[in-house]
This record gives sequence, structure tokens and C-alpha cells, in this order.
Amino acid sequence: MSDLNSKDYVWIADKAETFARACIVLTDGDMVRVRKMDSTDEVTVAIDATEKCNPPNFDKCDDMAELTHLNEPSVVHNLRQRYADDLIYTYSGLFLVAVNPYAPLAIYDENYVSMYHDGDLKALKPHIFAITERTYQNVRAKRKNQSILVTGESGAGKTENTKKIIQYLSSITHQAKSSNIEEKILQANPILESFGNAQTIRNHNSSRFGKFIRIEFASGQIVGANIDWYLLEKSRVLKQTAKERNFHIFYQFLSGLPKNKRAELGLDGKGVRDFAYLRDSNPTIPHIDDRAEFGQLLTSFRIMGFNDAEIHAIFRTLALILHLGNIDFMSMKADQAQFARGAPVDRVAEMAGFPADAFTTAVLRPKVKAGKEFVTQSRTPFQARATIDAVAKMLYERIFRFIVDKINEELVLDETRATGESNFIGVLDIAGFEIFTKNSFEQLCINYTNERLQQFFNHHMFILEQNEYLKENINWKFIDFGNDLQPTIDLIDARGKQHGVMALLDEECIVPRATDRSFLEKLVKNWGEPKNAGKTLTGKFSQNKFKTGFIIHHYAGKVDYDVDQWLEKNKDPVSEAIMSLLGNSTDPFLAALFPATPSLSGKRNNMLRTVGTKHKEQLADLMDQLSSTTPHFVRCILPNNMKLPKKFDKQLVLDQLRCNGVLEGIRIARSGYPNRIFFKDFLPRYSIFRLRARIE
Ligand code: AOV
Ligand code: MG
Repeated sequence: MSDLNSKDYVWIADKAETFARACIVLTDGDMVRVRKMDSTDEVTVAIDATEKCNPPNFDKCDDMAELTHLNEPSVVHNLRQRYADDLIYTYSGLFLVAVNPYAPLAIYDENYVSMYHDGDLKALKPHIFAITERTYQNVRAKRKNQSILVTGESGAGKTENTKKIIQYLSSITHQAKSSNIEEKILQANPILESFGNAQTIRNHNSSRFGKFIRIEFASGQIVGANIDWYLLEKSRVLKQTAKERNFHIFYQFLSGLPKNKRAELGLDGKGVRDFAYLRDSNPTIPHIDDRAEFGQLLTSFRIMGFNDAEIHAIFRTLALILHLGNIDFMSMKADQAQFARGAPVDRVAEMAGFPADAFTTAVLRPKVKAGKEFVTQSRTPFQARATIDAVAKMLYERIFRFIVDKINEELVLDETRATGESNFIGVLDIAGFEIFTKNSFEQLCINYTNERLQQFFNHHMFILEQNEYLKENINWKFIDFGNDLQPTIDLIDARGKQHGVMALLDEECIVPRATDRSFLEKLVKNWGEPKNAGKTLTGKFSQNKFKTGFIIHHYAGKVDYDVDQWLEKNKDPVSEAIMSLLGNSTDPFLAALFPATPSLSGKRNNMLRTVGTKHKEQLADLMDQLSSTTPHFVRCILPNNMKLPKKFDKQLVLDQLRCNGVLEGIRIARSGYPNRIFFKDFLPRYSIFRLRARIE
């Protein structure tokens, strides 16, 4: 017999609505007859296909962990009802869930800051300020590093929430007499957004890099900060998909630069359409004034301590990148590439501070080492184009690095304010799990990162649960849920007996004549069926249907990766000859961006490390830092794909809850004791049973 009664409400699957609420009319064995809400239609479904509804007193509940019935429909329903009332923040156990309102809400001003800073957090509504305040209190009282991990899909609101966290921390610590470190932390953001953000189909202001901002505190005051960055999407410098743009900065400086400067940089009378790297992109974004943004950028640069010479050198390098993009070839069909007449080679050479003929040789007829001798190689136009593009990408990445390094110098620990030992609050704003129709190496890197972050969360949750049960003397066999994800992580990053995807890719990058195909064959040989047919879903590997790649079962779902271009993407080759030309540039700014590389026999030669290896090392460093913290988790949710307010797409939200660990968190909670009631509440509610037992 089931414990369902007539008049009970349940959730049933519904094609149009994802799921619908229905009232039980009749239970019959394993089946129930139900009537959908607001309808007279009755249907019979299996009891197992239904989920229980929560009583109405749980409607719009602040913390979903308190729901009597923790199931997918109830969680989505709760978020939806709250969203309709502009209650975009909701707790779900350890998570703060934030649904993008796509409209400005009046919940972030100074009054709100004071309310959360001075008020009783338990009595206040869920808010990004609440989690930030708790983090701040922890760092003050416990003197332990803290972190806030903000994840979510593109456009879900990670960067906006990160800004609110920083706004809050700057605001509560700012004192009239203090140094201007708070102001500097705030001004770092417009600079990062100009150089690291771009318009994409999903988000007009999409961050094309991940960041971890550490803010150092001593005696409750901010004494310094530091920004680490990950996976800058530098391929965007070269080309963008239709309806997207290059990084904001290109449009900002093209529309904002004063006339005298433009002439000097060869930009006179030129606009977006005149440059190959920008030509196919959207020239403008609705409601965004690139010129005004440029003004804001200049202000931020000044506050951050960039001097005129540095600012000019940055713009000069950006112009150099644009001119590089305009170097064309005589005929793309020739065996030996030749620059087209009018190609701006002299301008490039002049701006880059190297001899034009040395550049021409390096691009068209480079000398390469064959055994002990150097031989001249002939380059096709496509190869020459690739050489130039690689230089443009590299230049952009180096400017980005220069800018962040400079910001970090300005934000270093202020010794005069650090009266004692300091601790940090680290805020991580990083792209969430990505499952596209076509997934490439970039998706593997980001999904691997998310797999590691989810493992970190699961492990943390396990430790907390375990402590809770130990405290209550509950007899319980502990399972570390973090271990569930290890097979997938091994499959990607193992270096031991059985090399993972990244190690095999690195290996293939140094094998002569290796191709993406030979890499895939190696992968299949190492990980293919039947050895890994998979006892568990995680860590399961298989070749994809079209044999163009492979499928990995991540905790968030199956992802089909296509291996096209992986060797190139991982090697990310740059012409050493041009690197050395830039290193010897007569322009001191460029020369400093390209310091001489250590000798090739040097062990940790940066040039020889692959993109995958560098990312793995950076991630290992991030994980070490996070492990030293008490973490707090924010999960941002995209409500619809139209960037519209008040539209809540249930299926879209459900998919994200599955990917971002909220439902995983609920699964873990349910495998233990999810419902917790204080003894004072428990006794009056259930003491009747004790009485009954006695009577019987
Ligand atoms: P993301 O950081 O998660 O995407 P953003 O934080 O840039 O997403 O948010 C996208 C857009 O949604 C913003 O430009 C705002 O218009 C709107 N938005 C988000 N959160 C709020 C909020 N709390 N209040 C008002 N509007 C909001 V990406 O960086 O693409 O992964 O790479
Ligand atoms: Mg962002």
C-alpha cells in the first residue's frame, strides 16, 4: 500500500509545463488516478512517477532544505513562485540560488547594505549581501580564510553578483580616513571588463575569462587584494561568431580616442569596418555607449595608477594588433606566401619596433632547425596567416597580463593598515558547466574545472554532515560524496599508469606527424570499451557516434567532445623568431612584455608547456587556496533564453539545477537525514505517539 491518500497533491510529468500539480483521486496498487489542477481531466500514472507536493505553508519558502518533500518539481516550483515576486535569492541548504531578474531591482543600495550589516541575518530575506555579511563575520571572528564560489551558465548573473559582493565589502569597511584601497578595488572592474568582456549571443557583457579575487582583511578592514585569472578566450581577438563582438576595448578605443592620437596610431578616419579582426562583428551594442565606456576606462586607469605612457603603450599595442590583422596575401592559392600590395607591413614593423625585413622573413620564409642546421622553410599563405594570428593573440594576452599585474601591484597588502595577521575572502567568478551541440577543448577545460569545484563542494558537505551526526551521536556509515566524481577527474587528468585525456593530448603534441585523429585513436585504445564500460556513470568514456570525438559522463550529464583542432589548441604555437623580434623591440613596453625565454633545455620552460598543462597547474593552485578556506556557494540561474524579466522557463531552470549541483546537494542531503527539527518543536508535535504507544 502506498502512503498516498486521496486529496493529497502530487507532481506529475507534463509535456507542456514540464510538470503539473495534480490531486489524487484514487490509489490502486502501484498506480494512481489523478486530476490535474484547474482541470477536470483525470489520468492514471504509476506512483513512482509522481512526487509529493509540499503543504501550502511551505509556499515561497526561504530555504528549500526545509521543504518536507525535497524533489525536483518542488524546488523549481518554489523558485518560480518567488521569482514572480522579485524574490530572486533563495537558500538551498549550503547554496544561495540567484535567479537573474533581467531588470534593475532596488535591493542593493546603502539602506540594504546597512540592513544586512546591522540586522539579524536569520530574520532577513535571503540575499547576496547576507552571504557576504556571514563571510565577513567569519573572517573577522574566526580569523580563517573564506571563499565565495559563484557559478552558473553564461548570462546567469555571476559577474553582477560578484560586483555586489565587492560593493558590499568595500562599503562596510570604507572609512573616511582610510586609504583608498576600497575605491581601487572597485575601479579594477571596469578595466577588467573592457579587456576581458565581450558581447556574445548569450550575454551583452560576457566575461571571456575566469577570475578569483582575493580581498585581504586585518582587524575587519580591507588591507589589500589580488586578482588571479583563468582561460582568457584570446581566439576572440581574431574572429567572432555572427552577432557577437571582439573584446569591448577595441570598440571603446576606436570611438573614444582623440584625433591626434588616432593619427599617430594609424587609425585616422578608420572604424570597425576597416579592420579584418572587427569587420564581421556587431559595431555597437544596444543601449551601450562605447565612447562613454572609454571615458570610464580612462578614469579607472588613472585611479589605478596607470600613467599616461603606459595607457598610450596599451592603446598602441591594440592598434598594432588591428594592423597585423590587415596584412593580406597576394593569392591564398600560392605555394609560397607573399604579402599583398599595400599590406601594412611597414606600419606594423614601425609600431612593433623591429625591422620589416626580419619580420617578413619570419612570416614568409622562416629558418627552422633541422637536426643541427637551420634550413629555410617556405610558408603557404594559410601558414603565414596563422603565424600572424598567433602573434596577435599572444600580444593581446600579454597586454591583459600586464594590466592585471599592474592592478595587483596597486592592490598589494597595505602594510600601514595591516596591524596584525591578515585573512582573505576570495570570490570566484567562473563559467559553469557547458554542454553545447559541439564541444571542444575549451569546454573540456571548463567542465573539468567545474567537476573539481563540485567535488570540492561534495566533500565539504560530507564533512559538515559528518560533524553534525557525530555531534548528535547518530550511528551512520559515512560516504564521502566527493569520491563519486573521482573517476571522471581521473579520466581527464590522470598521469599515472593510465594516462588521462590531457596527458594523452600532451603526449600526442610532441609525437611527429601526430594528428587529432591519432590522438582520438590513442584515447579510444586507452579508455574505450569494454574496460571502461562503466560500473558507475561518472568517469564513463566512449567514442562518439560519428567517430569525430568522444563522450564523457560528467556529474552534470553526458558531453560529446569533438577533437577537431585539439593538438593546435593545446600547443598554441607561436613563432619563436617573432617572439625574439618583439623581445628585442626598440619599444621598451613591448620588449618588456616579451622577456627573453629561458633556454630550451630549461625544465619548466613556459613556452613548452601546453595550454592544458598550464590550466591544470593553475587549477591545482586555485584548489589549494580554496581548501584553505571556509567556502560559501552561490549558484546563478538563467530564467530564460530571451534576456527578459519575469519569464521563467521551468525546463531551462531544471536543467541548470541538475548541472550546478543544487539537485546533487539535495540528493546528498536526502541520503542522510534531510529533515531537522529542534527538540523544542519536536516534542509537542510528536509526544502523542509516545502516549499512544504506552496505552497500547
Ligand atoms: P554572467 O557573468 O553569469 O555571464 P552577468 O553577471 O554578466 O552574467 O549577467 C548578465 C546580465 O544579466 C547583466 O548584464 C544584467 O543585465 C543582468 N543581470 C544579472 N544579474 C542581475 C541582477 N542581480 N540585477 C539586475 N540585472 C542582472 V558570462 O560572464 O557570459 O558566463 O561569460
Ligand atoms: Mg560574467
